[in-house]
Amino acid sequence: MADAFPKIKQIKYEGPDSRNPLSFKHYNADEEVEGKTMRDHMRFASSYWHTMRGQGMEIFGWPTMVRPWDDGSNSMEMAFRRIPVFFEFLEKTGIDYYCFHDRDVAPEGRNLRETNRNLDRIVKELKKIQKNSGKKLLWGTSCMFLQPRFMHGAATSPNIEAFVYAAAQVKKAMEVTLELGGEGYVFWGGREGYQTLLNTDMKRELEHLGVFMQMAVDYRKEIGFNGQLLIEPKPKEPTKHQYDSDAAACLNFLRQFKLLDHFKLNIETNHAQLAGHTMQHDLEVAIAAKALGSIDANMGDWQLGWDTDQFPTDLYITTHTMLCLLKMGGFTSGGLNFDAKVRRESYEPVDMFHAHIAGMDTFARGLKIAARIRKDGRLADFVRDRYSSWDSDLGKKIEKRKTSFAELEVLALEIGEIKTNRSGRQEYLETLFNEFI
Ligand code: XLS
Ligand code: NI
Ligand code: NI
Repeated sequence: MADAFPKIKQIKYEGPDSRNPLSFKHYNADEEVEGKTMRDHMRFASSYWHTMRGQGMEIFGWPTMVRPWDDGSNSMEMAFRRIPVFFEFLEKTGIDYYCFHDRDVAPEGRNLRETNRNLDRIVKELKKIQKNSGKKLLWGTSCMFLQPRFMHGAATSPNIEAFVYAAAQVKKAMEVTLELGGEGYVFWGGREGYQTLLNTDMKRELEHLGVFMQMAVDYRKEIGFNGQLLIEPKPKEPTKHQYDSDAAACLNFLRQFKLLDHFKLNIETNHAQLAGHTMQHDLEVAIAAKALGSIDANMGDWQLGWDTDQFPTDLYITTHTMLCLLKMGGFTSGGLNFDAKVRRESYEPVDMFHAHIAGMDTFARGLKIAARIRKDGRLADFVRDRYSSWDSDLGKKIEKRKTSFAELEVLALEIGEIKTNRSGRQEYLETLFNEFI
């Protein structure tokens, strides 16, 4: 184990009255909520790209986060040196899982062969340290958006050579994910979209994406990878429009290409917001299709139109998220991955701890609040009651598709003007919700 954070001890649960900023006030890993420990509800993960590779660089500014262990280079030596630092961090925060892109953990070589060799060497090291620490890989993915070769897309590039390269890259990334016992494999198509339709054959690009995903399904089977394949929706950034724009668009794509049985969705809070939805909306869409696989837990800034990837500190969002998860019966293979980064002004290593603690505590509160809302039952009762007219014989008949317009016309004439509408009580329900926050 490295000693990158010598002044920081194991973060412990100290309860809501503690004034120690480096403690959990609400996240108590072994405490049970609805018969399951918090640890098992949450399945928290830290993302290698933000936590280890994020340096606070943006268009207007150079890196602010000059880490004492990192010389900022993309060398193999640095790749090795970061690993124990990251695992020390996971150990001290009590986070059980992590996620990575192939290129976060190992640099590209002079050609694909060398790149794969680099990755293999690093994966060997990761496997060892996973074994010693008990930490696990939630999901792996491949980065097909940074390198200029993917400027026009990967699986949807007009250039067939980019498609070929992407296939080889995903093949390798799936292999190493299997090697590390990853519980899932994510596709986020950052460049699978367009900047202008003037130069784009959208139909053809989508068909190529369909073929690509089918090959991933086939390869998963071929190598005996039992992890869940996932698509992560996002509407825009870096491209103007991304094909996997939201949960509904992803589900439609999967249905169109007969892939629905093989994929689930990895829903990210900030992405749902960029799509003009709430997190709750995209979660409900995914759950209704039995396709919620995992969550990228973060939040955006409502005033900003891009992916700010902030740590989740909004209690309303985490409560809605946990309500959805509890309703679904919890994760099977997925988890809450902090696809989140500290602000570039929060440049000290200790801020990595503050940020993860904030996210974990906010989710722990969300879980407890959600459980209390469920136990109270008034909210669920209201919704159930709102649909009670459908619990009639007529309701059953319609839901079972055993009626027709003609039959309903007869009924409508009998009913006359409708006098049975009831209030939606939105303001009352919002106050009811607030009672628990
Ligand atoms: C970017 C995405 C990315 C995926 C993994 O916006 O959230 O980080 O989670 O490729
Ligand atoms: Ni993400
Ligand atoms: Ni994102």
